Amino acid sequence: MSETIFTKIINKTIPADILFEDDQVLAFKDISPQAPVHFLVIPKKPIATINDIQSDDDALIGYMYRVAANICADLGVAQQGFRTVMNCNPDGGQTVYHIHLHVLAGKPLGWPPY
Ligand code: DGP
Repeated sequence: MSETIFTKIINKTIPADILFEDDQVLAFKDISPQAPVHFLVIPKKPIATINDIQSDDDALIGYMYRVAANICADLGVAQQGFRTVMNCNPDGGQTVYHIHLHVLAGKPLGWPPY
């Protein structure tokens, strides 16, 4: 997999507003927020798309959701609610080919999302 901008954020060669980091994941604010709260949770392991997730990654993917919920709790938006989205490939709106969980909150979010 070729390197993406998110590898540079993981390696700290470009800056990001980091909310959480450990050996498995990084969470940082989206550069183009679509809601009052909009951050991304990414695995440090580079996985290009949802289609590339292997069975070995199942725990990691679950952990990404738990990190998302923990950050929402810390930010005080967990009870009111939030949305998680992981886009896949062009029709899914994916632009960065390193999987990332969008987490949006801070206002009532419309549905459907188009
Ligand atoms: P997607 O379209 O699902 O692939 O979302 C990619 C998101 O990544 C998009 O909401 C903007 C965000 N993004 C792209 N480049 C950067 C960056 O350099 N820094 C940060 N913080 N976010 C970025």
